[in-house]
Amino acid sequence: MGITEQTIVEQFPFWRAALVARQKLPAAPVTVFVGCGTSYNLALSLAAVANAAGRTAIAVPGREWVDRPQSYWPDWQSAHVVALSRSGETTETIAAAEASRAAGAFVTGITCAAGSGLAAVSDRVVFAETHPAEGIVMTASASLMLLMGLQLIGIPVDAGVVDAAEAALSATDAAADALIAGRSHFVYLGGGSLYGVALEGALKLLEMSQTFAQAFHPLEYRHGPISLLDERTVGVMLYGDARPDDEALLVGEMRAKGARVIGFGGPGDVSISVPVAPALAGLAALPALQLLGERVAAAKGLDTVAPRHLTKVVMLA
Ligand code: F1P
Repeated sequence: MGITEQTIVEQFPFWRAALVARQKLPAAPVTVFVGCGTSYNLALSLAAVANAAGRTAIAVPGREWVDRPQSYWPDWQSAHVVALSRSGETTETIAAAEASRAAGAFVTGITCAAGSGLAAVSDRVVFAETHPAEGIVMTASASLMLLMGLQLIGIPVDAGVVDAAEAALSATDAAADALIAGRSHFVYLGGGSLYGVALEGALKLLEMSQTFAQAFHPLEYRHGPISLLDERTVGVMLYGDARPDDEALLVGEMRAKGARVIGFGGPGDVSISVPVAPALAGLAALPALQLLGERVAAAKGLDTVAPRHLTKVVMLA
């Protein structure tokens, strides 16, 4: 087993250690989740969960929030900002936290690096230790920051969720090689809080295996992107609680057109059970999506420890 895979399959003890009561989001007219790359995908998922839980929230990429916050929220100075960064050293995320604080906003930093630059510029820090072998590709840390963000919003995460994620990972591991054999185009579908997780699944696969991957809201897929679907496509459907029947119909159509589909929480060529509350479905599926990236990379003989053109942190001069 390679080092990246080790960080994926060995992440659950770190989850269990993170199942502690978190401080809650303070009252604010809007909560803005900011981050870059994987951390932005997590921000998107968390904003959707927060809205569904009755908060008002948006997600914005770090540099966008620095350069044009008014494009995202007119009264942006009134925001509570939650900045996510595994390393705590991403230039754009630190700049977003600093600019927000300078404008009078309260800033919460979510990170896996307690003594980082982000921690230094945040009003308070939410921290969890990640797998020590984690390298460039964010695996355990991504799950942990999603978990911490959910707890911050007030969504309880218990040991049953960890067990469900571990079981989904094992079931995906058993099915992955047959699912991906001969396939070179990957499409991830998820709505609401699952859209950010779909984006993250696609980013993981793209980073690890240099393979074309896209993500869409499920029913958006018919509006153009489906034209790329053929017998080289793998579909990953993250079933939501709002319209699972419509999503199953779409999966049926994708299969009829030549795609092989893995369904998380619903039907497909492979069906993976996700027996958790809707707000936790993305967290429970995330390790399985990380493993899919690893399996595609392995099938192409690629080393996921040193992915092409990537560095662990993007620090700009
Ligand atoms: C964010 C990030 C990663 C990406 C790459 C560069 O890092 O964009 O998501 O995979 O390695 O950095 P961070 O701010 O969460 O540390």
